[in-house]
Amino acid sequence: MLSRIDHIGIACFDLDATAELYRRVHGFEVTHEEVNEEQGVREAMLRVNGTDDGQATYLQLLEPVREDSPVAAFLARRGEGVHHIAFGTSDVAAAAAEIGGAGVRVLDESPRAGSMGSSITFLHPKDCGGVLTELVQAAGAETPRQGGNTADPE
Ligand code: MC0
Repeated sequence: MLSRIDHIGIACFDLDATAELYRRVHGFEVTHEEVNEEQGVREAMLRVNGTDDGQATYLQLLEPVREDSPVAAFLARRGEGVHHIAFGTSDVAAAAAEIGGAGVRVLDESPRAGSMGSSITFLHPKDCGGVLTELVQAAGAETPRQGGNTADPE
């Protein structure tokens, strides 16, 4: 059901300076930028591989745009660093229902808007070994990759 790593979210105080660091040190370019008002973040996507076809993996840099946002709280408590890991799925609602049915707290009643037109939901870090976990259904059709960690439905 979770077939790939969609992105790793990294909290930072200064998006432009952090993007420049990832360009200079790692060689990754910003391939997309947007503000997600609902989540209270300005974000930059740095594509690590592939194309924007719903199968690529990204680093996602997150800068809070307001103090009462989850990323602002995280930065105040823990400082900069890895904020969450996001797994790709072809059906975020079904994945959330299955995982929620196993007793893991799903943090959204229904999927919300995520980066690049995706649908997302979060799982509580305390139920995921201390890791805030996001489920992502990329915009458009997404077919699980061969060799992904998915049971073959055949
Ligand atoms: C908090 N905790 C974390 C954490 N945030 N642990 C690991 N990773 C994180 N990112 C831990 C705290 O250290 C604390 O543990 C406990 O969870 C409660 O934290 P809190 O500071 O009291 O905060 P809460 O409980 O009010 O909220 C935490 C929670 C919240 C994860 C439920 O941040 C949330 O709903 N997050 C989901 C939405 C989100 O993060 N949006 C921003 C990214 P201790 O042991 O110290 O008590 S938006 C995004 O990423 C988008 C746009 C996209 O991908 O497309």
